[in-house]
Amino acid sequence: MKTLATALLGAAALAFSVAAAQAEDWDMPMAYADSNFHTDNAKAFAECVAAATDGELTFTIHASGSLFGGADIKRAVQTGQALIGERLLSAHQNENPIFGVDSVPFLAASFDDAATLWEATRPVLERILDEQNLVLLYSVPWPPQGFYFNKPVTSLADAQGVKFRTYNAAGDRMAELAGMLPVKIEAAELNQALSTGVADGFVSSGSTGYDRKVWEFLSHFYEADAWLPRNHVFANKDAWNGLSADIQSDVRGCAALAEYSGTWRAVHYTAFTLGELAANGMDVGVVSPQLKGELENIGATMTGEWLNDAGADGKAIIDAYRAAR
Ligand code: PCA
Repeated sequence: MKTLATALLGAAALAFSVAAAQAEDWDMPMAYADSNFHTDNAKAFAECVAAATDGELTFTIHASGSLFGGADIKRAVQTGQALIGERLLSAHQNENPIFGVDSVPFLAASFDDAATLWEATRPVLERILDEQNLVLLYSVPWPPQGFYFNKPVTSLADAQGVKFRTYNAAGDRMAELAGMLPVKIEAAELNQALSTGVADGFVSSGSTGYDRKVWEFLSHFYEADAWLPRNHVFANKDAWNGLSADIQSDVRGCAALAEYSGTWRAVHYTAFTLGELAANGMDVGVVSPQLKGELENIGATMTGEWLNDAGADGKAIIDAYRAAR
């Protein structure tokens, strides 16, 4: 009898230790403010996964570039230094032009068009990321991109020589074609760049202007609706393949939910943050017709350049996008 009880106890302990050994916590580096809607959305995603898996898989979020700076997050997840992370892939357009499809100026400049472009892009991007040891989980757009300055700017002539902070190759190229001086800086370092005069203008959404309280440095925000770049959440493929099919399916379900809810958060955050910029004293309004025309000319040049660089994959995405629009 005693032997049986000991054996049963031993088996129970073994079962418990197997379950305990399976529980995993993955660091999740993110580049943007702790209060940003992408970060908030990822917190809800992590809660969803923890609940769905009964705590067998949890994510620990590190916001504001605190674990890895934005530029290092993709590599960290590829190499397994972190097993899940979020990154604005258009910042890696130099690796593959497809990463920049969401930032071709005026190609998809509304939430609806951005969603259509994303549907056309997703299968191609999943394949490219898979080849880089990454599994795409979900993607959420930023609000439409506009321009911040420390003076009124109604035409490109007014912007000549402005030191212009950007976050990706499209921003650099646009600034260059516009006669400005681009300087690439992560959002987490934006305030330092503005306060030290490294930059006196930048491209972004109302969201980042609000998150970073840029009214302390700049006076004007011009809504240009130039593009809606996306953040993408992806996992390390080896770690992903080590998860059970049940857990993978839980994560997929939570990811679909996060993509949906994150997209709506972006829509609502747009009006809210533009209102906050104005409430804090900034001059907020749409770009002048002249500036809009000048920017659209630059956009047409850049669309041609991008299509040229992006080859067959790029053409397939754009054809699918235009057919679905
Ligand atoms: N905010 C991020 C990317 C796009 C946006 O709206 C930034 O400025 O870095």
